Amino acid sequence: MAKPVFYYCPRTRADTVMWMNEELGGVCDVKVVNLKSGEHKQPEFLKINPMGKVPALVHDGVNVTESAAICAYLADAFFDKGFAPPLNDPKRGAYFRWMFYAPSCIEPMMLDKLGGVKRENPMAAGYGTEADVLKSIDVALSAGPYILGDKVSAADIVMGSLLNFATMFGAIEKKGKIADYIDRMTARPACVKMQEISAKYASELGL
Ligand SMILES: N[C@@H](CCC(=O)N[C@@H](CS)C(=O)NCC(=O)O)C(=O)O
Repeated sequence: MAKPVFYYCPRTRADTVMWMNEELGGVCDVKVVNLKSGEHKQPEFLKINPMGKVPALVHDGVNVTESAAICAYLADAFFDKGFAPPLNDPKRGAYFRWMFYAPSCIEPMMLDKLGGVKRENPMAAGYGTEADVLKSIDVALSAGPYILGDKVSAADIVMGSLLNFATMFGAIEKKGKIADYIDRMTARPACVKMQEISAKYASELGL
């Protein structure tokens, strides 16, 4: 199997995928996309991601975008590394549920909160209310120590990375179960390595 090519810029959501890549032992070829110089809006990159955003992945001629989708894709492509439950495992439900919950509910709630956006109608807002999101995160983390119980999975990389950002930016308070989970996840060697890589590229690019 050819190596996936991972289009990366430090200090962005691409760090989530870099973390996933490190968990898998560095399975991707990394191509740095310089957001500062606008490389991500050049025709060549727009063919890969018409959004002109990182992260993106190209593997066997297939383009994959969206951080959570890339993490899920890599976990399946390198299934032997144990970051996705097998097809017939009932844990697959919780795995996808929380993998998608992070970008479709936690992130919009976080961005609305940080941007001071008030949703008048929680029935129409996909995430409901901030309180609904916090209750759901509590449910997601209740199996512990990881989302699927004893075994870490790609859903934890997505959730751990987003919760870390959300608490760093003050959208979610870092306390209780959430604080324990973030500390457990960010202490993983792959996360520490990702932070080093991100810092190194950020300094090279002057970001
Ligand atoms: N939903 C996307 C969001 C990706 C995204 O917004 N990336 C930002 C960096 S964090 C980006 O590339 N921004 C550059 C731009 O929009 O010009 C994902 O999760 O991958």
